[in-house]
Amino acid sequence: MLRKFTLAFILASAFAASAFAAVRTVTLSVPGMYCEVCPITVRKALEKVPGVSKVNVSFEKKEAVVTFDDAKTTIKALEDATFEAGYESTVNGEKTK
Ligand SMILES: [Cu+2]
Repeated sequence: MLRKFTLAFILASAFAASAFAAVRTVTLSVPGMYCEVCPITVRKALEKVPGVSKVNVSFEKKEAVVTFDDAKTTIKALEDATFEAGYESTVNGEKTK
């Protein structure tokens, strides 16, 4: 019985480690932000995407820095989320829309 628990613990730890390894941070360029409220809209849209853990939007830089679990979401999903909120966004200048 004890051995079973130990094995379960080791497996859980392994999963946690692999989930951690999949966390990525990307910078999205969001050129369409034109006022102080835009970054809030963009941040809220990105925070709704499953797997997103941290969002920092800079109006001055016209950028959104997003930390996400790439096992749960994709860069395309992040771009789609801002697009649906009314803002096109791109990573590394690459346009997917
Ligand atoms: Cu605005």
